[in-house]
Amino acid sequence: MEYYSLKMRASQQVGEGKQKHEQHISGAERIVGRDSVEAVCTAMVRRAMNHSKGDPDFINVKIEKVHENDIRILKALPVTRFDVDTWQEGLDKAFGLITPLMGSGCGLREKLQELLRVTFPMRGAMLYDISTGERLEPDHERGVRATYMDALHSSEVDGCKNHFNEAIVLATKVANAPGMVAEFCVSDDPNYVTGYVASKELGYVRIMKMKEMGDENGGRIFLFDSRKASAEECIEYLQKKKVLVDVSASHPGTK
Ligand code: PML
Ligand code: MG
Repeated sequence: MEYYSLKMRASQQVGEGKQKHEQHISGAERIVGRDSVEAVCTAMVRRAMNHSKGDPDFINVKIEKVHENDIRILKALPVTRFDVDTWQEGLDKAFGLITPLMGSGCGLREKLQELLRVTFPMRGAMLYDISTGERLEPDHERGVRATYMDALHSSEVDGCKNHFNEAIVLATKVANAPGMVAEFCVSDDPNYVTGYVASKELGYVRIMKMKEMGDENGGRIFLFDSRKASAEECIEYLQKKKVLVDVSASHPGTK
């Protein structure tokens, strides 16, 4: 079977004069069989052209052939779901699950809270070394981005974003990265308050409320342990390794 990677990003020019810059509107990526390339490409363009953030001035679609032998197949992390009454309770739950994985010591919760705030303006994720307390992203403003991934056998040609489907694929790829300890995610979509924590041990734990509705502040932290792998190896995997995730047994959860 021949595979192709498709990536789309759309942006808009905002500001005047020296303040003028490109603002991200929408992005998507897939890895699909040859037969689906054209239809998926059309759906991506449709998604870019109909985004609530506005009309794009610029759409970039990149299509690359991917060799089957270079693709790693992973089983999706098992999903559990936590309903909470308030976002404060949700954050509390998330911090409670993650801090024991960061080692012992006091102030870990405050540290995580502070790191999360730092991720708000970043496009990518923070790569935080739990062994040294250092940030390992080559570019702190941009962060690192996990890319080249999709659900296995996903023949679906869908122009709409599905947060859960995209996040379970990303979280599964990330959890399998060399040296990865856990991931912490709060959505940056102002209309989406669900977030998650994930690791090979925890699985994918959806927490249904992690911020106030309307809040566009969100971010991702990849907690990494440099005693287990090198940062270069981890970043190379996150940004280059092609991964298809078997989500056939995954369900957003009912409990
Ligand atoms: C995002 O796409 O903005 C992140 C989504 C995180 C939660 C997904 C879910 O489990 O519903
Ligand atoms: Mg962000």
